[in-house]
Amino acid sequence: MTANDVTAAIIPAPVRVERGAGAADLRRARVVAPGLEDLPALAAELLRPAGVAFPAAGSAAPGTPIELRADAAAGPPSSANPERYTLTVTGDGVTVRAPGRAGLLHGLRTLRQLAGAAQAAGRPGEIPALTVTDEPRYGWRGLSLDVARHFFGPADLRAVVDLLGHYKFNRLGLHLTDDQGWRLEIPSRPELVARSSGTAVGGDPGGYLSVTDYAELQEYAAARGVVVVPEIDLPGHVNAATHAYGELNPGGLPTEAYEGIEVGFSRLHLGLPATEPFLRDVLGDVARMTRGPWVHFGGDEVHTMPPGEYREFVRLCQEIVGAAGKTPAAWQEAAGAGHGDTDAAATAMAATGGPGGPGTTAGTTPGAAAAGSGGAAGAAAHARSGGAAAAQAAAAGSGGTVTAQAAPGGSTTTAAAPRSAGVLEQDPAASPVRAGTVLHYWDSRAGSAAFVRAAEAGGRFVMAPAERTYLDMKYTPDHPLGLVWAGCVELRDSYEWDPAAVVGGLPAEAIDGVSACVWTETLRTRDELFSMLLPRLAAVAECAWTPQEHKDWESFRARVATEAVTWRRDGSAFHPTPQVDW
Ligand code: TNX
Repeated sequence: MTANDVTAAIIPAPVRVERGAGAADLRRARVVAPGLEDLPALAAELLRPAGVAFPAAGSAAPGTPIELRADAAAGPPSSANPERYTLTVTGDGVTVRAPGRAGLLHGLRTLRQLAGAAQAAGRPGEIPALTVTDEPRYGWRGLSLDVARHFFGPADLRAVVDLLGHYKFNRLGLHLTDDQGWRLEIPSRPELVARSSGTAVGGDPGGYLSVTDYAELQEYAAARGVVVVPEIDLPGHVNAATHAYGELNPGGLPTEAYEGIEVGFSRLHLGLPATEPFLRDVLGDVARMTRGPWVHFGGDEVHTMPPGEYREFVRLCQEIVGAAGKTPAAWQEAAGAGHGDTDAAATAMAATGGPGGPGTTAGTTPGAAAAGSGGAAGAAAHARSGGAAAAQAAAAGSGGTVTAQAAPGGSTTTAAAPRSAGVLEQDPAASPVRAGTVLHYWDSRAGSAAFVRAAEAGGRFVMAPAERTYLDMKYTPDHPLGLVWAGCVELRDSYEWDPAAVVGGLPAEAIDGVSACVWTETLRTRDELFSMLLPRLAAVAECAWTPQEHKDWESFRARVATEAVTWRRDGSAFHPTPQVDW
């Protein structure tokens, strides 16, 4: 690799790079960071593995300076982006300037990649002279990680935070609760972890984060520029809760523990007296325990609830989170779309024997279909994985007409029933979304009208279209890990898309950013997890950061090959997709 090539190592690609003459010698370096006490230690932690040594203070040869400076004039001309930075490398040393801590960290991350590339080229510490002037396209650059289906503990989560920081992500969503397990201690509701944290998919070991674990993780993440966004999935995906507290079920008895991977069968009941106090306790505690501004209340795949009750849940959860001083976040269904659209399963259940689902011991769901269980959850899963039968059953149950609609991107998802007329006409004008609520878009089978209405109501959007950013999808049909309901997602699929072009009619200003998601039904170890994240997470990073017109697949695939050296160095598993010449 030549000195020039070293600059071709930066992912996500920066807004602007200008080459200078010469190089800085960082084989021995020191950090100068006036007024930023914690940064020298973090800078050393980031740069040391990349071949930069830091002699002890007071040593005779103090090393080349790496200066970190607060500077409002840094970044692209006249930019007001709070994350902007300028990195300058000359023969005399390195300077990172930024108006805030976020930008200084970004500059250090860019330097870390340059140092890693120099190391990979066999010239550790030799950083070519250049100026990088940079800022992110979007302010929300996230990964949502499912720790409920399989548990990943503090050490794994710190490794994920390190990886996120490396690619300039700034949000870690934690999917903390689902049917299979409850993973966060809730002081006001001790039975949640006492009774429901020990299980996981397939009988694998469970676990949970204590109040202290959670606080320490947030501190670790915050120091590295990453805000933790906790997700408590409500009012569906709640079997762990209904297993811990029988009063949440109509019969008053706990449901059985669940270790399968179906979705959509469990739910809360707004009409039960225990439900609202439960929501207030749980969301209140989570809000108090959370440093960041957001609490995510789920809202996805509630296949067994009447739409009116669902909307009330959405309103109530937003109200509780808001009253607790946080900004609500939710999956796209909270906009009032998707619930009906992908709701073939709900009606399918009415046709095929009603709700209940695996492990339900507490009787049945009032308001929906008749008693029984027989394969209800299977129908729910199939509605997502493209079961035309579910759509047919839905039509049969509602008296509607089936119009099978192909999923975008030629994925394996082939059919979803249209929402029934009853759902459509229920309240077409009013969006249940409050101004400021952050909606996570994931399922491209939903129409766009409800999202446009949500944006008009002040809703914000984070784009996580499954066929691009669901990193639990298999790379190829024969890949040993992952699911396929949104199709296979190869590296190039994760790279070549524009977040602003996903939902027709959604104003670009309503989009706050991009998120990758990794669900862990099939992932049990850190290596399995990382092999699904890498290299695709790097592609999503560039979609979230780099201006669309600067993105280039050929350039990316060359740069990502250089990154593999860093992954091997750091012991991070990755999938060597044939789309890259590793
Ligand atoms: C959909 S995305 C889900 C999850 C599954 C995932 C599997 C979303 C909001 N819900 O419950 O784990 O698909 O890919």
